[in-house]
Amino acid sequence: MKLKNQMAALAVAALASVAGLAQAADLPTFKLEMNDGKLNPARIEVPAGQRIKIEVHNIGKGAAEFESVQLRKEKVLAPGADSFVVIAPLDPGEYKFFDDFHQSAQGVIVAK
Ligand SMILES: [Cu+2]
Repeated sequence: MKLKNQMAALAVAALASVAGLAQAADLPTFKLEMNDGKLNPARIEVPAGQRIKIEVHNIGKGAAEFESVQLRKEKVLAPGADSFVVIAPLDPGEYKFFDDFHQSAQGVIVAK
């Protein structure tokens, strides 16, 4: 009986961790292209109150850096590199980001 309970507990734990992985893969995901000082799109609308993922693609010829002081995120991308940032649940509002290597490239994440 005891062994059975332990097996059941293990099975529940295994299921819970699989569910956790599935959740991470299923985050609402938004694409951002950085291209030598151009951001596409420069305005990203996301749902408030849940974790989100931003996939960042540097399609430019030079390095780029996705940076947000408000969100405390920084990600350097070599030319041609793809990466992502996961952002914790946001309160509704606007959060600025920019390309730290091309500071005229200013964008905003709008959480609704
Ligand atoms: Cu920086």
